[in-house]
Amino acid sequence: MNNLRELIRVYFIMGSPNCYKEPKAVLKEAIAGGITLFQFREKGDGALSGAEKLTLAKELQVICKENHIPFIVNDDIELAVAIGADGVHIGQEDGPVKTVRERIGDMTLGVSVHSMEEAIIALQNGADYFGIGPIFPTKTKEDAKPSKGTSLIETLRKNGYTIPIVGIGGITSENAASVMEAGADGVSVITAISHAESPREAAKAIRKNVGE
Ligand code: 3NM
Repeated sequence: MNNLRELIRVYFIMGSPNCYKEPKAVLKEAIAGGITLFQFREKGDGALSGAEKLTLAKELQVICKENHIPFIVNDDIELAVAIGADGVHIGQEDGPVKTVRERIGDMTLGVSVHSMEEAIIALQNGADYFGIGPIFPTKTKEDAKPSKGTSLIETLRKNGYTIPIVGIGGITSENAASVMEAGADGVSVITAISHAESPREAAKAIRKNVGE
């Protein structure tokens, strides 16, 4: 993906368990509000699987395509390859970065990292960007680690790492600017947009506060 650094600026993540309203409607509103990239993450209580998950993925992908918004799939590499997604995002528990890179070819690959060691390994094995979190406390990911603020982002930048970085975990329009100031290129957000009364206004406020 060209200009990945700009594309991850307002990085919206969502699956059906994160939505009070219909996921397609939430995504359309978020796009209208100015998100720059979308990740399909169908996880948690009531998450769809099999054919239903595939159908929703394709529907959301069509909306992204119509609006020129990159479509990234969380964890499910086979789904990403099957539907021709723009990229995949994996955590540390999703197998070696190298194996995933080999499977997906030149699709964009995001990796969640929590330490300098994980960051170096991910970079050496083909990560295109890092997800770093949780920056602030979050209730959205049950197995999230304790929040650590922006220290790892700052350490990576101080040590000269220029890879695109997106912060995640408890990010809202109020605290988004502090994540950018620490050296991130963008903010990943679930509930601040998906649970908002107006996902459009929520996305717009975040976009404004990360610098348009
Ligand atoms: N990953 P919200 S935190 C999906 O730390 C995810 O890697 C995290 O949701 C990590 O924006 C998180 O609602 C949940 O806090 C983010």
